[in-house]
Amino acid sequence: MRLALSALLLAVMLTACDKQAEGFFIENAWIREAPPNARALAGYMLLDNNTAADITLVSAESDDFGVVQFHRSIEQDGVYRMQHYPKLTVAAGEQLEFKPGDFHLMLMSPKRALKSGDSVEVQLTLSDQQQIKLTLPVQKKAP
Ligand SMILES: [Cu+2]
Repeated sequence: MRLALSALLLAVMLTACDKQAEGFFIENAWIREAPPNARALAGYMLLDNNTAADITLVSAESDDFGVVQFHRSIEQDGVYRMQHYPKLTVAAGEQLEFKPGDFHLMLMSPKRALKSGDSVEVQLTLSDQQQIKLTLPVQKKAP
């Protein structure tokens, strides 16, 4: 019951639009359209932790993909590669932006063809086991 209540409170906070309100907000979530047959797509969003406590994401999953991971694109000696983060912490009062060339949701092994106009459900799990359900539109450009 306590878990259900806190999940409800989180859902309410997620939909609040007052930027000054305390809460954990996820904004501008989207997935970049990829060519058909792409083996992975990338998802982006802004995580806004407007609370007094650190918030840690420990996993992500989607029925539309075999595996979803947190990645960061990094440049090392002129070569781009991606680093896998098993978990990601958004410090109290801080924002973490997933954006092209930086942090992203790596959505691997798509189970259906996805193109602009489609949407994908992704579930994030926090270290306290709370779950956040997101709907990410597939589109060519950032919202
Ligand atoms: Cu990646």
